[in-house]
Amino acid sequence: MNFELMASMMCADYGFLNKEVKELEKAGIDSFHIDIMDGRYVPNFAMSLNDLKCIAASTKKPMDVHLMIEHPSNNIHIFLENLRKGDTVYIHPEAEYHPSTTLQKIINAGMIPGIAINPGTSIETVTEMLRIVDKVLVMSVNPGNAGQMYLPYVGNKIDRLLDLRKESGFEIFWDGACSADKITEYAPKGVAGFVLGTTLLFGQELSYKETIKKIRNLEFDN
Ligand code: S6P
Ligand code: MG
Repeated sequence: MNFELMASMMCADYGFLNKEVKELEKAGIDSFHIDIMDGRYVPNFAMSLNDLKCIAASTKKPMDVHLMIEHPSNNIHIFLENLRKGDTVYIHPEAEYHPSTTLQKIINAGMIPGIAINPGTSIETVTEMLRIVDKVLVMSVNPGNAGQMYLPYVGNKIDRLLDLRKESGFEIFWDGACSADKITEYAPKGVAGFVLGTTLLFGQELSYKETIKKIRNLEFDN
């Protein structure tokens, strides 16, 4: 079964970011998920622009940038300048007065536009944007931290988005508390990719290579 695996780099060892990138690459990761926070939109600070630059310089694999910042349009150019064409940038629509303008800036720069939807955000509030974006990152935990519990009410929203995706032309990605069970259940339904953090990839007994191999060898119903 075909699906993308993204490493949530805020869960990696910051003392050895370069080495972590190389090991994840060798293990077969598809892309690097970079959680950028501003301490305002979410009550935490995770990765910064410099971490993003460091990781982007260490690999040719795509960057998957998740902006958890207020009014990203104010400084999105700084991020876009440091990305390559084809990298993905997600914004949170409720963090912006005019999210479609910001998405257009991402498109104009040659990046893939995405929105991240919080557990408490309804599909109805982002319907128009579903026609603009290529990717929807569904948060199955509240944004801000790694290592949280999966919020089960998000499952219904993913099923509804799966129904809408062909009509509006976007792909769905999973972010938060991603376990092997969730991949087994949602990859066959059509979720295109999964962000791997502390639940499955980092701080585990298995090496990155063993974990990713295990995920690729999961058995699916269809
Ligand atoms: C949360 C962030 C996520 C986490 C990821 C960590 O604000 O957007 O990307 O890094 O959820 O994974 P886990 O398995 O620790 O929840
Ligand atoms: Mg994220």
